Amino acid sequence: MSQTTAQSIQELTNTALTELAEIDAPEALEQWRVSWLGRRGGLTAILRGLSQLALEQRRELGALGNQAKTTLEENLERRAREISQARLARAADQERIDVTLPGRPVATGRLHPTTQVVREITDAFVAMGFSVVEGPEVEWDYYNFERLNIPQGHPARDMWNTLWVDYVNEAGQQPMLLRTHTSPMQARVMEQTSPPVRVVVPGKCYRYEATDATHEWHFYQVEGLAVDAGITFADLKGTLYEFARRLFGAERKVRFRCDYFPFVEPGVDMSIDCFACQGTTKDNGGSGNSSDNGGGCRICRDSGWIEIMGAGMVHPQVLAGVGYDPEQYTGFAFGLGPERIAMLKYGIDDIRHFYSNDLRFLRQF
Ligand code: FA5
Repeated sequence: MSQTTAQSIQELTNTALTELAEIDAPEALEQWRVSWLGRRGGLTAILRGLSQLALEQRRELGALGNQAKTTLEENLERRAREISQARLARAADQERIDVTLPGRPVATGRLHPTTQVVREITDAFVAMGFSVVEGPEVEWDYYNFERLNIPQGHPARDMWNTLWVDYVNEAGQQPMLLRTHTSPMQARVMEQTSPPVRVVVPGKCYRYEATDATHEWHFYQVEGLAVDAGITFADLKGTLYEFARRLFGAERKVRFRCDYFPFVEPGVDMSIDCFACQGTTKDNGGSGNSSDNGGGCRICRDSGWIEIMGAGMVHPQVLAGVGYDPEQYTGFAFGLGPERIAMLKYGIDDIRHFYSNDLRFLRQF
């Protein structure tokens, strides 16, 4: 009996160890443990059966059974270690790093060309004592038109093709829009401050317009506003002239011509002489070397001049509307388009390049 049981303990140990040697996954190890060493496992059943034996046999076979248990446990532990080391080795093999390979270049971002030009423009005005403020892109009709001397039904509203927000108030009006220009910030700033005012306002504008080489339906503007006692048209000219020199070079000449904007009086548009052909075309009023070569240049469209912004003296109605006394205070305002300025500076032939997300274009700046 003791012979047979000792033999069966030995056989069980051998079978278990043979099975164990073939295992190479941690999940299978656990199954193995349950089936040999678990509460209902093979070895446990044998050890339990010892209780029916005589004391002498029990002592002898009990020792053998415990030895078998220790052997199985030790082998289980060793196999678990071997499996996990093999796994680590496999993973390391797959992820091997070749430290001699050259590094991958880091993709560095950069500022969008419009942002670069907006900053160049605002920097030029900051250097002349202006502060930078920003305002909402979703605006009230009140600030975009009414406070700018453009009441409901005024034909000048047609100068700005407007995208209206789909919101109707209790009075049945649709008073909210995407701002068509940065000029609404004139009234917003003046409402919040007393003179002297000197601000520039960069920001996005929207118009319900078909796009072409010089028109986008969304684009940037930089607004400028200076109000104080005694500001004259000479201040407007001097400031904008200095701005043009800073952005386009010390040699630039500027030209002002009458223009109409309901919120300024008088209103002007400002042009600079063409920096590409140096104003050497017929229609330059003699400001260039007047070679009259008839060729002109693509950038200034043969005129010798490039229009860069609208401007004027702030209309007394606008000043009065925000509670400033137009008898005491005067001011000037201007609004320019940074994309158009970037097009001129860098010879870009189509404004639509700016927002078409073509990296071949963007990487050039
Ligand atoms: C205005 O929007 C006035 N608020 C400017 C102003 C401000 C006048 C203060 C007087 C005093 P205008 O519609 O011309 O004016 O636009 C001004 C500039 O915005 C243009 O010179 C142009 O550079 C830019 N701009 C206008 N429409 C577009 C467009 N669709 N796409 C790209 N740029 C545009």
